[in-house]
Amino acid sequence: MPVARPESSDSRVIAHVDMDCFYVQVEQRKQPHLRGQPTAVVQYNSWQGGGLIAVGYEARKDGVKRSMRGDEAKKVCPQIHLITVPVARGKADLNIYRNAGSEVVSILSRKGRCERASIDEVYLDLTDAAEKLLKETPPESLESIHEEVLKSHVLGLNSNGDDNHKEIVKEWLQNKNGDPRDKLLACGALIVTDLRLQVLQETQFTCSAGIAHNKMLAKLASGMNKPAQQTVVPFSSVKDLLELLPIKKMKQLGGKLGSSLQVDLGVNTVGDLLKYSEEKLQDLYGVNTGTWLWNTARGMNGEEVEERLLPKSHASGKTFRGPSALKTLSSVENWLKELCEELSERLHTDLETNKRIAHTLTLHADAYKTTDTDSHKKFPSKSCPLRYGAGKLLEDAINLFQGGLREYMNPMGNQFCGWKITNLSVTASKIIAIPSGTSSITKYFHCQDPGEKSDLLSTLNDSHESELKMEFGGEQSTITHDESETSFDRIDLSSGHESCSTSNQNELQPKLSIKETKINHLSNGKNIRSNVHKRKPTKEKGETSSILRFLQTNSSQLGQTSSAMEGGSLTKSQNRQTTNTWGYNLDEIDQSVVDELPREIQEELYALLPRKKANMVKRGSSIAHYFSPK
Ligand code: TTP
Repeated sequence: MPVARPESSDSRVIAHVDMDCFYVQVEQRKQPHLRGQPTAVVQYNSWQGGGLIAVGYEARKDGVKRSMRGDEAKKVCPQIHLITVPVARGKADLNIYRNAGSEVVSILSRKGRCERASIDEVYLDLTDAAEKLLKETPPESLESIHEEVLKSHVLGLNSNGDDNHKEIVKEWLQNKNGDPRDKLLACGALIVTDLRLQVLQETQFTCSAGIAHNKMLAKLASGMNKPAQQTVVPFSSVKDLLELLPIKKMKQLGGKLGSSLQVDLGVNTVGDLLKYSEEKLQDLYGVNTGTWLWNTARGMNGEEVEERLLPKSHASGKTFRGPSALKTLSSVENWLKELCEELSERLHTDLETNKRIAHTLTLHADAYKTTDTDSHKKFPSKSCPLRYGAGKLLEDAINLFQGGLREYMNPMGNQFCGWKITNLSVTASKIIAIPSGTSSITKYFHCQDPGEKSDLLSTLNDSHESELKMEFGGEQSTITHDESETSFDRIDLSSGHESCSTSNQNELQPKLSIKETKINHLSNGKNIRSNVHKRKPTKEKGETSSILRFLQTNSSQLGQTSSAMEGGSLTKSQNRQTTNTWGYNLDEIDQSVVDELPREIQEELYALLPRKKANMVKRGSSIAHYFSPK
């Protein structure tokens, strides 16, 4: 569900950097003779030449598309080089691409806050760097400007294809009397060019970028001029940009919500949304989504760039097409073994290299029934607390699969036959950095709360993996599979979450009936809108949002909140406003109420909820040994 956030400032400088035909570039670096040649990367185990997952720009010129199979691509472009993705454990091994992505991230993160959004794309918050540049060496003071900057596309300048393009861009960059917000973007353009050149020099990869005042616009712009180019979105061009933009092209509107807007409201472009009031959109889609749509129509998006250089989850999966579909429990178990071993290796590398621990294991599967017509029923995704070690992962994954299968086949159905699995994956998520300097979890918590044990701590200590400080980024990673066989870690930027119980891994669920939030005062659309021109104070370094602090700082609202929450079954416990304690009964938290909370708070709650369920899982498999006191 999209979450509306106040636009913290319309003079932020945000860049979205997206690598060009990434896997192809990685392969071309390995085999330099392929540079300049039409090239595509295909998935192994080819049927009709394998499925294309990345297509180089030379091949695209000849009409090759990602939707094609290798054989078809060869017909369209006989000279094409088809490179097969590396294979390990009978499935695609994406490590070289992941590592190449990390190389790029380490360069791009030099100039500002950097959020790794997928295997080949990042967001950067360059506001501070741009402000500094503007103060110290504004563009108008520069004697010469790098050719690459002058090749930028600046929306609204109408200079594309013009012989004087570079002159026009130079004028815009150096316009002394320009809108101050544009001047910051001009500085952003200089910085991003510099970063892109560093990436090229140090990795040999080209990338494209969008530079705008928020993430949504930057992302939209980065794909507008590819490859190896950058596009700037000045404030004044936003209305025109969105007016004719097909609604489905907008991030988070590609799925059901976008379809509902088209079908139910006849909204075909983002501009069409402008005629709906915020209240109307809230009536139709709920408070949050309604406000988000209202903001989106105006190019407003307060989402922050999160400091995150590492992936948000690890997934290992495989697709089984046609005759290779799995139809016995033993074949599923064999594949789960491969997937869990791969996942386990990646988890250990992450633990050793980055000191991070994953908390949730999720099993996703796609299936169909061979006998029955109930074919639309989805195989339910299942999650549980994650235990380290390939054997334990496998044991849990098998249990999750069996639980999902029981539900899928109906409890009374035959679970041993009559089904086929076409896709299987295991995902480790809720990855949290071990607080630095923590040698003992218990010690850590004692340091946190030397006094009485809070409800929260009791709850945590009851669980076998209770002892970590919850701090992690917000998005859920999901796996996108090509129609053929591979696994692909892809960040789904919708702000979903995984739960400990059944969760169909669906995208947006438009709320067509009005669903009044139970805590309107926390996420009121009008408050969000009225904040538009205010710059959010920068967070102090090291400061983290905390559910505890949130509840404390909102203690004055507690009466109001708790009464508002009663309907949602949140109960106020004893008055502990003077200590760091949990004010609500964790067992009674209502999901719909959580959905309406600010994201930082949701994140902490989601980190806590699985731990609650951890009680149901066998003990004795604690990850605590990773924290053994020195
Ligand atoms: P994309 O960024 O979607 O595409 P791209 O980098 O190949 O090309 P473009 O220049 O148009 O951005 O995906 C990044 C990589 O992810 C891509 O090179 C291959 C891989 N990938 C898959 O494995 N499966 C998929 O379904 C998609 C879309 C991408």
